Amino acid sequence: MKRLLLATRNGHKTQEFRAMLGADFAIEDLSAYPGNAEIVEDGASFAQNARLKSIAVSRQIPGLVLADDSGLEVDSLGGAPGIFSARFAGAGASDAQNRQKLLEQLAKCEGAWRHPARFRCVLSIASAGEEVASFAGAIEGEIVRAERGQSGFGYDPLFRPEGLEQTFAELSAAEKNRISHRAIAVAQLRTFLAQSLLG
Ligand code: ITT
Repeated sequence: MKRLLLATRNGHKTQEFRAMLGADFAIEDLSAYPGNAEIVEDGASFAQNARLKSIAVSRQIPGLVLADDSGLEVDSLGGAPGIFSARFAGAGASDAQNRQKLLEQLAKCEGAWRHPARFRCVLSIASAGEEVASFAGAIEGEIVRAERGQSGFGYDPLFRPEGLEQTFAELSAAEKNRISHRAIAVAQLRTFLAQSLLG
């Protein structure tokens, strides 16, 4: 089975990638490399940050390296938290603290509760310090008034995808992994890997 290293320390992402690609790839993440230095994500876009992560890790570890940079854009906050989604409530903030900050910010908005939003995901695949390909996915939806659901991670309890009644956290993992921003990018990645010699 082919090996794929995820340049992530977010175990929730790893779980989702294993569920989506696990039959074809042996997937490990940076928890297998505890000594590796933290990567500074100082890019100006999801694509730049994904590339920073895949290139930095692939310089240190041989083989194919896949990085995921993702986040939530809320229109009424001018696209925030965007690339700062993981640290919206400050460096080292928990998912719960980030969700609370989001609800606090939205509570300050005037008018009726209507907050269109989208999740974005950019995947970057690299080998030996060179980016080989990059893929993007997005899913539109809206932010609900209060958290609903227990599954998933991050902002899932606050995000209701367009066309569904449930939040991402009220869907099963399999249902989320069929429609998510990450799933859309992974579908392109899968095609690329199957067609290229890398696969
Ligand atoms: P790595 O950089 O180590 O991969 P990270 O969690 O810091 O882990 P990002 O910089 O890409 O990753 O930040 C992504 C954040 O966006 C994540 O921590 C969540 O808060 C949010 N996010 C991304 N995808 C999500 C999803 O599917 N469901 C809920 N929240 C998500």
